[in-house]
This record gives sequence, C-alpha cells and structure tokens, in this order.
Amino acid sequence: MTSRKTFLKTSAITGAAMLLNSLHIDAKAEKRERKNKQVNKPIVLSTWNFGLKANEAAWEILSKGGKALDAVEAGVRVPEADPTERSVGYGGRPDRDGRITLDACIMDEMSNIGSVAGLEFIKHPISVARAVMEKTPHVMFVGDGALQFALSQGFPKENLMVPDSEREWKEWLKKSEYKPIVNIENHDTIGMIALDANGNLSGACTTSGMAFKMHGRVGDSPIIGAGLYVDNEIGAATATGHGEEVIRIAGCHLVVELMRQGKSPEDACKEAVNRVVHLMEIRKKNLSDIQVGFIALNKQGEYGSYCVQGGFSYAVFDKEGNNLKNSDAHLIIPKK
Ligand code: SD4
Repeated sequence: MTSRKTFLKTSAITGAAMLLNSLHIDAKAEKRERKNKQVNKPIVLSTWNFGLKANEAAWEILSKGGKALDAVEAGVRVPEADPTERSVGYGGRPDRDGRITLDACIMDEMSNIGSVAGLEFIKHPISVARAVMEKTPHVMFVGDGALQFALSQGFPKENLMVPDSEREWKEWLKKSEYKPIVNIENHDTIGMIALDANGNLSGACTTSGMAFKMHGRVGDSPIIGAGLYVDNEIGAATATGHGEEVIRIAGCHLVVELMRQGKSPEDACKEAVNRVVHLMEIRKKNLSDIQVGFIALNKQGEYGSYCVQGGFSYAVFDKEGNNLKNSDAHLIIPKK
C-alpha cells in the first residue's frame, strides 16, 4: 500500500517532471518561432527585368499567405500573356520554320512536377504544365500530344504570332544564319522561384526558347533538374540562357545539391557557372558566344545569382520591396 508520505513524494516528482516538460516544450516552440521569424519569407525571385511585373502578380498571392505554387504560376503568366515580351508565350519568336513552340515546367513543395515541350498555339504553357502535374499520372508531354492534352483541358487554341515576330523571322530567313547571340536574339526565359509564408518552396519556368531554333529543338526550360529544380528541404533554382549548356551540367539540380552541401545560393550558382565554363574550355568552345544565368533561393529566404557574362538581371520581391538586381558574372565583356 502506498503511504501518504510516498504518495506526496511521487506527486511532487511527477508535478516537477510535468513542469519541466512543459517548459521544455515552450522553449522548443519559442526556438522554432524565433527560427521562423528569421526566415526571409515570403519572397519571390525571377529572371530578367520582366520579372518585376511578374513578381507583382506573385506577390499578390504570397503577401496574403497564399501558396508558392499558385504565386509562381500567376507570376509567369504575366509575360506569357504579354505580346511585347518576345521570348515567352504569346508574342514569342518562332523557330526557323515559323512555328512558335513553347517550353515550360513547374515544381511544387511535394516534388510534384509537370512539363510541356514544343507546345504550339497555347498562350499559357505553364498552366498546361500544371495540368500535366495535377491531372495526369505523367510528368512531361511534348509536341502534338501536349497540344492534344491542352485542348482536352479546355485551353483555347490561339495564333501566338505577332507582326513584329513575323517581320523579324522573315528578315532572318533572308540569311538563315543560325548564330545564337546572347541576351539579344535569344533573350529570355522567365524562371521564377518562391518561398511562401508557410515556408514552402515552388518554381516555374516558361519560354519560347532560342529564337529561330531548329524545329523540334528543346532547351533546358521544360526539363526538371536543368531549367528548374525545387527541393523543399533545401532550396530552389532556375536558369536562363543557352539551354544546351544548362542541360549538359543538369544545372538547377546541381545548384540545389550544392546548397544542400552548405553553399550559399550565390556560391552554388557560381560553382554551377564554373562547371559550364570548365566544360566549354574542355570542348574548346568560345565562352563569349554563350550566356547562362542561375538564380537560387534557400529555405531561409536567402538568395543569389551568377552568370557567364555580364548583363543578366533578376527581380526580387520581399519585405524590402520589388527590386531589380544585376548578377555578378564570370566574364565581363566590354561594350563595343
Ligand atoms: C532555352 N534557356 O531555350 C532557354 C532560352 C533562354 O535566355 O533562356 N534564353 O535554351
């Protein structure tokens, strides 16, 4: 039988243990809370100066506590719908056969992925990529199959050629010289990565690809791991520039893996650019003929970028506002 003395002693010990436990839980919650407060979120980053407008649409969602996935889709739909943006969606430049073929992909915090490549006649390839992700058991649709799928989902079939693109293409046909020039002829993909108020990451990437490319050519932008990669435990990255060089190093997957090893977003981008440079040297190719730019964001909301040659900018929207940043570069080519 328990004596009164033993009972009191046991109760006191149990009470103290419970108190210690609750203090411990409080301390843990406080630590978590403090850590959460230090995270720079929400935040959205996107490539090039058209990222500023795209970020605004994404911020609309992020600032109200919305999901990063919804934000990146809404964000990149802005240049997709803009006929004056000549390298994405509606108004994008055609391939050498005069066909506008679009590439896009999307990735969320659960590593769900969706992608389309060589998609014609659809203004918003990013939303088709999201439909691939959410409504099919597959991850990537190409060409006619992608169009067929888009139409089955109710996306309207539209003519995406604008007079300026047609004129430029006809001009190009006179010489038919396939000489990609960085930041001018082939500019520019929008890649967008975001961290939402709940601490979840997502990304989207969409482009009409290299201007006057060979019909059927696919760049890095619709390829998960090349033009975009998200790992919700680590960070996210997206790319712009010569897709062939980004694919060669599995660029954005590399950037995220480098962050996993402890590199800052900027150092991870720089290391990936070094890899591009190294392979160009090994292959005896002229570095000044290409551009590759990466932007990256980690789980703490820290971000960075790096590119092969100067002239690459990206837009960042966080509590500091919506700002355009110039990326550091491996090569600074003096202006002629
Ligand atoms: C592609 N990466 O199709 C895209 C093009 C691009 O700046 O980003 N240009 O290779």
